[in-house]
Amino acid sequence: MQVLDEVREALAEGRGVVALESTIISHGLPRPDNARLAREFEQAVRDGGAVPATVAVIDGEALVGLDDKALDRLANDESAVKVSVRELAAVAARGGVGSTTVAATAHLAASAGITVFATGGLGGVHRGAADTFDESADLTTLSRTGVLVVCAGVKSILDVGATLERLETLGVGVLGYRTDRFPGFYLADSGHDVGWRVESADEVAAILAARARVGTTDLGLVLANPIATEDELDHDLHDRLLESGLGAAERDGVHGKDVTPYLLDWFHRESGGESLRANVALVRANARLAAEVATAYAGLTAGRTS
Ligand code: PSU
Ligand code: MN
Repeated sequence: MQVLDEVREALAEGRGVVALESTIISHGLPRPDNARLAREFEQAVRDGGAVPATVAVIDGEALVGLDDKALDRLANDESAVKVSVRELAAVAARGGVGSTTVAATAHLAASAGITVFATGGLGGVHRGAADTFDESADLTTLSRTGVLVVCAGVKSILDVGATLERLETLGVGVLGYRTDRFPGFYLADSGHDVGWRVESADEVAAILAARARVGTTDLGLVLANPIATEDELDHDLHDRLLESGLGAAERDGVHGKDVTPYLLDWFHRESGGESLRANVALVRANARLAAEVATAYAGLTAGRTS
């Protein structure tokens, strides 16, 4: 694993660092805009006062923090594979190019000593999982990886209720940022409650710090940050796309790790760019909030050791 110099220095100096996933770059956002958007997400982290560390595998090397060249390669390489934790070793051995999911990013970030991580949406339990067993490894990875994932909840393409139940079973805490409702990615409210509402980045940092006192530093946490009301997808459009997308995926026999990218692409194409606009807005907001949390947490940690 290679940690970019800027990231290594920030960690050594106890400054805030935010990990960013890369599946969203290769499999979530259309080329050629994806490279520019990935840089915008990094800039949102900087605007929040922290150092960004986008995670990916390039030529078989797991990179925590991408320089310009690495980011361009990942964004432009159509052969980049979506890599979850179980695939990291295979891609590393073959010298391939891989974009990391939430699970793989969380794993590599934690290994590098990074606690705060931003993404768009968390993977979860797919509809019909009782028959297909299709549940994202994002969930089980968080049950053993001590990172905070800042996300806009999960997409309604998933079974949101089942996802929340599984997070409970797996010991993963869910915090709602200034909300009592679990967000639904394109929509601010998925229709489900969140148990723990937090009002500030400082409050989240205090929860991260308190993990050490109760021995839960190896468990993941989710900070659910709802999309801003003005950025939400139109509710009727959302419902139409959801129904047609799920139907199309079934007709095309899409399954396994291809389901999520297929549905993302369906939304982007069928909404004429509306869903993409919402997607970019929410990732930017999550990156910004993650930076504020990482900075507050770095301050607390420094305060304790000095
Ligand atoms: N949800 C989104 N956008 C995404 C993903 C999920 O709204 O880009 C990506 C993330 O990288 C997540 C992965 O970790 O899909 C989950 O895929 P799967 O369901 O195959 O585990
Ligand atoms: Mn799956």
